[in-house]
Amino acid sequence: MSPFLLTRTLPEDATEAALRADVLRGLTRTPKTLPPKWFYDAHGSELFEKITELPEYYPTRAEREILIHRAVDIAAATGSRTLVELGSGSSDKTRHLLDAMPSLHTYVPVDVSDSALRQAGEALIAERPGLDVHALIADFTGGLALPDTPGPRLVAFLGGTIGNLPPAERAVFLAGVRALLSPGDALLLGTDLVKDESVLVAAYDDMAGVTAEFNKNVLSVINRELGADFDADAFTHVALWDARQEWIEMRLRSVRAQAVKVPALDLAVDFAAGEELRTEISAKFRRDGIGGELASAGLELAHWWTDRGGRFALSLSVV
Ligand code: AVJ
Repeated sequence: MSPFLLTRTLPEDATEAALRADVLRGLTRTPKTLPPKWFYDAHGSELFEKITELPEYYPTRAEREILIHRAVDIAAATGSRTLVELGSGSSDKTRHLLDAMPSLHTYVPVDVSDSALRQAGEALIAERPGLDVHALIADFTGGLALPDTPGPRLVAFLGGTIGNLPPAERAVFLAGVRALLSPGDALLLGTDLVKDESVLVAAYDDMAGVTAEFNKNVLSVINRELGADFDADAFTHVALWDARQEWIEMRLRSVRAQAVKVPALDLAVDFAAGEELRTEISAKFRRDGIGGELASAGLELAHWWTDRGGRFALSLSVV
């Protein structure tokens, strides 16, 4: 059996401290905001898996289509011996890539979820005897230190999750990724693309209401972790397209005036009737725009692959 290593670079209590800081900052500013990373407790992760199967939510299927068709091209263009995957989650789509990389020596999945890393890691070493798996429990938006593994390295950031970062944070993130790469290494980036507003809004406001439930899950996380008394029924799910910023926003709209207590922060938060709390941005991209952002970070866009519908792109960049 090949080795499975798990390294924690996040202190056990870092998540709790980060949640407190984010909730305090986000709920005391105007307009109120919460960062999307707090959707993903065990229930939220399950809801996201359900979202990926909804008829309206095309990004996961579109990205999988590209991976299936282009995995061999990606492997040939990179010749990587180490694959680092940021926000690996279940590593499900990554299988297509791994299967096309026979010379791969080490897989480094990076995620904040300990359980997802263990599950995915154990399944993988069973399927790919000989592959080293060195999982990292880490927050990829902070400075990341990678294990010493054979190059060249391919860093993959799939799913379109880069769209959750506003432009200034994207620049910091991409510069951080650039700093991890040496000549010969590459970045594989998944980006959802600008398209018809009705298609975009439907993807974030599905008929079955799964995305609404996912959105409200952040309130349950705060209730459980910080003893808050959010009433999920007192908020409605909002998804809208900001045409100027070219991003989808998810919000929770307070249906009435209400006060919410957050005992762990010694905080009471007032919501006016109709007041909206922003819970996520999901930016959509164009080739020139993301190419420019990559260039600003010292990365050169070398390949651009889309699904047949032109809805989603995988780009490969080199230093
Ligand atoms: C996992 C961050 C890519 O922004 O589309 C899905 C999360 N939010 N439905 C996205 C999400 C609402 C998703 N990402």
